[in-house]
Amino acid sequence: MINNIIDELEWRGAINQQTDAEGLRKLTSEKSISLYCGVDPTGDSMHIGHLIPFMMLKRFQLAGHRPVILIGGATGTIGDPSGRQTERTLQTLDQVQNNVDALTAQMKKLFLNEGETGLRMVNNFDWTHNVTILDFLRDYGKNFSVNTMLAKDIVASRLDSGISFTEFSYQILQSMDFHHLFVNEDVQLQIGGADQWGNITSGLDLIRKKEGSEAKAFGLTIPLMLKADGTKFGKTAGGAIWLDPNKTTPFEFYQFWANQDDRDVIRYLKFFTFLSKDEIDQLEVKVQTEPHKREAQRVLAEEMTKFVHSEEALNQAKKITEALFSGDIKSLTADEIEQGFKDMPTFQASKETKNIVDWLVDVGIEPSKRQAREDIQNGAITLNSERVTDVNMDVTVDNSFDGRFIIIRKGKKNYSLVKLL
Ligand code: 383
Repeated sequence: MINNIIDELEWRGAINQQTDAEGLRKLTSEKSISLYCGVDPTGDSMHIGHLIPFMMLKRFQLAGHRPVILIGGATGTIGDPSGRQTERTLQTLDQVQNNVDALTAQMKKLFLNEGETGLRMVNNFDWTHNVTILDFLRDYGKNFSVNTMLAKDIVASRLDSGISFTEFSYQILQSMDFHHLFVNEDVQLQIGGADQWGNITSGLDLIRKKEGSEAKAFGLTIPLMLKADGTKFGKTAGGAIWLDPNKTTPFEFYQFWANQDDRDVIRYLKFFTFLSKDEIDQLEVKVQTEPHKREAQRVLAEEMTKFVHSEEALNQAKKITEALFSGDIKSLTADEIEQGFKDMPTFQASKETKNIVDWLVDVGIEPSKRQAREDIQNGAITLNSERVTDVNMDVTVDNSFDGRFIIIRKGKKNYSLVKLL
């Protein structure tokens, strides 16, 4: 049985560094604290890498603490230099605002379930935008030593390639947030990924300088997620795994988790799901005794798809997976076809009725009529899972899913998606 939230995070392998491990364990077991984590609106969707610290916030909430999600409407206009070797291009203020709206909606969907009031959301634009340049230099700048700022990893690693004054100052902005939340919202802890250590400790310094050395504030970072095979976590050939279903469909999202390596899956279950130690321990045994069943991967994929998308999206993803596995796709809806065949070779055709041989050639699936006839006669062509046997058959709109798609399979596995225009 795990009692304290810090013990739980430790068991989950979710702690990288802490500023005062004993102090924080004591504080969190004595009382309910407020804590925060921030995200910058540098894009219009989060990816699964972003999810990690916010799942941790949720764990604090489940343990009775009070999380605050910060959206960086101010910091997002600058951009954090952490982990980057080159200067960012500034976004327009409109872009930033658009992204603030998109991320706010995403956060609400993920973490503010109906009837739940435990989570607060704030935007640092609110307390940053009217700080004048003189206030900035007098009230904040004076508390920062350029020498210390230069020594932070993030800045030090940019001294060769160069860093603008703007990005150099980013750590001050994030420190102002921590200080603001400490004073006004009773926030005593900031968490973030390992890349945030410099920014978090710089905020703690500011709090101590302004509020006195006995001010009780803490920092905690979460390790960078690594894969057992050494490749980067969360990236596939198609790019990042986004939380926005228009960028990464729930089916692709499901597949991403279902395809994880046996060596990684238990670590991911600990990091990303709310399953208990007992449940995860049982799955760990299954990975060892019957790895071919891939039960841990299935549970991970189910938990994640349900959490990020919905139960309905999960059922769809499973239905598509099953249909692709069995080869029987007739039961799928047009939307499901679109998700399941997103990465397959795609062709276009008009809605006009046409002989199958001519149609296959015109669409571009067959190189010649002779080849098309031969493939049909050999039984190598299926149209929406039904074998085509008659070279004289007509392809009509009635053969399509909802007037939108026709799926052709050539041989055993070569699927093509034909979009009707
Ligand atoms: C801004 C103002 C604050 C506190 C935090 C911020 C954002 C922070 C940052 N975070 C990353 C981002 O926004 O840049 N300076 O893309 C990522 N985070 C989280 C986590 C992570 C970090 O949103 O490690 C991955 O997702 O901390 O890279 O007052």
